[in-house]
Amino acid sequence: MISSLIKDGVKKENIVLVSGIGCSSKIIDYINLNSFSSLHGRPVVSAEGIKLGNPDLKVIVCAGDGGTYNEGISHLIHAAKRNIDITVLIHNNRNFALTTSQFTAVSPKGFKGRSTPEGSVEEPFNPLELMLSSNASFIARGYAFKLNHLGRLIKEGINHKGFSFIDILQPCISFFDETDSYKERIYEVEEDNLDSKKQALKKIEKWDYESEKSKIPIGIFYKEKRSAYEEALLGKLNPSKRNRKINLKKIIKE
Ligand SMILES: Cc1ncc(C[n+]2csc(CCOP(=O)(O)OP(=O)(O)O)c2C)c(N)n1
Repeated sequence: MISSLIKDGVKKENIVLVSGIGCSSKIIDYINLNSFSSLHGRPVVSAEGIKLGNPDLKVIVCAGDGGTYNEGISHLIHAAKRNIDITVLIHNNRNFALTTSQFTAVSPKGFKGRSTPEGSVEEPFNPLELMLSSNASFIARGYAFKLNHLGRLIKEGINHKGFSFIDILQPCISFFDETDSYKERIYEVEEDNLDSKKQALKKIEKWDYESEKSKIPIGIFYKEKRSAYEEALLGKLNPSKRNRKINLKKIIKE
């Protein structure tokens, strides 16, 4: 997927991966690209800083559902609202896996993990619905075992001018292995009327992250053209190219 972006003319040095902390976030160690390892729950806001520092960059966040839908949820909402041109990939295994399994905002009610040995009493929320109401301009869901489909979603997300959000269902084989269940239930959604919020909501509501029986649509649910935050804020300015003539030694001495 990255090589296909490079083939299309994107410079490798202009792609940046930003991770949080978790199993998901190890990905930046496996891919030979510029990367930044941020704190748990903080990759979205770190990515926003990188994008504003150099708007020429393609900035891609790789993070877990725990870090992003729990600790970092406010950053996700505000990034979507302001439509900053970054891509957020959520490796959604529906638990805090690196810390050997606690329930997250998208674990089903009754989820048994270290923090809820008797089963969680909370119902999950639907992150796609949350993104729609937060005004995200690109909303999709992919599946880790449908690689060609997922590759297309990620590429479309990166090429989308504005905030792109892709929730990727990725079974956790140690603590929440939904592979067999997902295999039966996942289907590709019709990607029509993509600029209609009403239609998007209808499709998004087909699965609420709670039901273990209903079918699960994957694909692009919503896509809208809207001006991106960094364009509105910076115009043509690229802060990384400013000649700031900073004397670091003098500043440190002061
Ligand atoms: C502020 C903060 N809180 C908690 C932790 C401990 N911690 C490290 S990884 C992790 C779980 C990560 O879960 P998730 O974001 O879902 O990613 P996964 O490991 O499932 O890919 C937690 C709770 C931390 N490092 N920093």
